[in-house]
Amino acid sequence: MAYTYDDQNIFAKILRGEIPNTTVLETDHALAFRDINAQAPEHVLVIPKGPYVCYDHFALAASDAEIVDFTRAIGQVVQALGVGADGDGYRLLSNAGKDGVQEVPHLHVHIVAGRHMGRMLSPA
Ligand code: DGP
Repeated sequence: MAYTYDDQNIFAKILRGEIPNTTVLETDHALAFRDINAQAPEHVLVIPKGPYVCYDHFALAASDAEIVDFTRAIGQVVQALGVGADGDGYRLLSNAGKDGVQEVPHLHVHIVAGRHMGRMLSPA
């Protein structure tokens, strides 16, 4: 399975500094910023800096250093938002491809929090 990365996607432009963002955290291999179309009081996207289309691409092709850094960045964002551990919780999700309804073809995980999320999936 070949993954084709489009470097004109909006998150690639954010990483290049061509489009502004509200940064929550930046690490060596990851950037976390607020979603422009927040679905909850807290809605942060965490992306790797490398050119990965979706989660499986990243999981299969990224270096150990990138995977560790990205995973830790997610933990640090959850902690910074105050929703992990003894907090009220959050939802972590990553859409992929057509059926996953992925709009931006650069891996991102959504961290959404600050309200009750309801059931995980609603009918299509
Ligand atoms: P997804 O369906 O998982 O690919 O969601 C893409 C998300 O990206 C969506 O919640 C809106 C957000 N988004 C799209 N364009 C921008 C942008 O230019 N800036 C920011 N901060 N978020 C964006």
